[in-house]
Amino acid sequence: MSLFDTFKRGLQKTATALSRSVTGIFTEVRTWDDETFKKLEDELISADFGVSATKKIMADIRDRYQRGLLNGSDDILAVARDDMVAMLKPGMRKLAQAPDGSLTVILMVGVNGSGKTTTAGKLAFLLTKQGKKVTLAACDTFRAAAVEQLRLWGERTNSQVIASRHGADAAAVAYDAVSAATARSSDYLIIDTAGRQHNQKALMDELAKMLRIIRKLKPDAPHETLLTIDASIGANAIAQAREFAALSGASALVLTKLDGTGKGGAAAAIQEEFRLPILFVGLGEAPEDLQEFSPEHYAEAIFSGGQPE
Ligand SMILES: Nc1nc2c(ncn2[C@@H]2O[C@H](COP(=O)(O)OP(=O)(O)OP(=O)(O)O)[C@@H](O)[C@H]2O)c(=O)[nH]1
Ligand SMILES: [Mg+2]
Repeated sequence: MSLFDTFKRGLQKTATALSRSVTGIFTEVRTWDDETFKKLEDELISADFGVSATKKIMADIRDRYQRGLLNGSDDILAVARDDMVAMLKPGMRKLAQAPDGSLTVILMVGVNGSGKTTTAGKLAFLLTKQGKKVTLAACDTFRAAAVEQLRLWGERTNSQVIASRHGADAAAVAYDAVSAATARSSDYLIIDTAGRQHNQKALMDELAKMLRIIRKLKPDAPHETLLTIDASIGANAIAQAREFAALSGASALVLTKLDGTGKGGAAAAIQEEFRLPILFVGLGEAPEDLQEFSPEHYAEAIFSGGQPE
């Protein structure tokens, strides 16, 4: 399956919903008035484009319509697609690397259930497929099943997993992991962390301690602090993630579960909200469903017309 096909399949629900409504609106009426535009605007909002992205796209569509440049729903989808790419592209960059080609340390952070552990595993899959050597660190010592979950990804990707017992000091595991990954000349160390603790303060203290200890061995680490955001969640959970981003010093985003609902339009809104680049997207549950984010593939997949039923 090509990279674009992965995006297309993952975003099928969103594409189908959008295409159906845009085609529906456009075939219902001959001339577009404020009410028609409002309907289209509502459709974009309900696909989670967010107010700001929706306004930009709508302004562009109105303008082109008035200039007589739009001849059908395909034209509207094309305008929206190009606007989406233009919004997302300036924020793009690649995964950071340790400057001297030494071990690159990636710290996974995010609210509970947002996809940290799964993304750590899938990222190990992506990187090992590129011939990189990966070590995984199981620093979620709070949740009993977390270590086992990461071990499975270790087996799947032939990556070493550094872990300790349930309830162990997460910072101590991180320290051991940096030592082990350096000793075996890994290219990447991916550190999974807890999304849950006794309370939020305990969680943030644990993260801060982990950073202090890691930097004793590697002063410039972590090179990337990836915040996972469940794209299928509502505004409340976004607020929670925003707080998390500030406290953890997140450097970039991973949008997970874009495949889950018909609300896959959230990328622009989330990028604008956090002012951080989206490096990867989760388009499904299989290992190969984590992909480097491509604004072009993303926008093309959302506005491609979806699947006829
Ligand atoms: N469909 C879909 N499911 C995903 C994706 N990413 C993660 N999931 C699922 O979301 C659930 C939670 O993922 P985890 O990786 O365990 O989340 P976490 O942030 O580590 O959770 P805690 O450790 O409890 O804080 C799992 O069932 C994953 O399979 C994705 O991109 N698409
Ligand atoms: Mg986890």
